[in-house]
Amino acid sequence: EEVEETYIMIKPDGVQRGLVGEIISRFEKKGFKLTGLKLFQCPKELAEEHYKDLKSKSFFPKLIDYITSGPVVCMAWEGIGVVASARKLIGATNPLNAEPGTIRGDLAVQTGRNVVHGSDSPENGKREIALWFKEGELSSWTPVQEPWLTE
Ligand code: DAT
Ligand code: MG
Repeated sequence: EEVEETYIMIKPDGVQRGLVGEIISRFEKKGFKLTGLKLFQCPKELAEEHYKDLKSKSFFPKLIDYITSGPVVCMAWEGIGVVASARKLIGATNPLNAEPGTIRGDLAVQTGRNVVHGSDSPENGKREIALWFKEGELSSWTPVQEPWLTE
């Protein structure tokens, strides 16, 4: 498995519902490394660029309204196999289909309020981190626990 980067975002409902600490702690406890973190009011243009592959969908305008409806928490996480692993921790797109134990399975009920985003490929992880963060906002660092997490 390769060291990868993924873009994780707590959506406005997660922030409003006071789930920021709960969600961050799941990635922290798993053993991934946080390399970027900010609270951010997303402009419409950025939301549209982030979700550009969904532009033709009927729900696109509602999705953009939702993502721009309040502050989000933007995060970059790094680790071995982090992209697919984060998607597993997050759970299925429709929270009613998400397994218990996943973030969406435990904390959400509707697709249109599914509390968190995670990149779906290493390429999109890089693309999305570059889209949401400026260079100086990201940190390269070595957690003291690293030798206890990886061989
Ligand atoms: P995911 O967020 O699990 O990667 P996606 O990339 O297919 O899912 O879609 C992005 C977001 O768009 C998703 O988190 C919620 C919204 N969405 C997707 N499908 C939808 C649908 N059928 N109705 C309403 N919103 C939808
Ligand atoms: Mg997606």
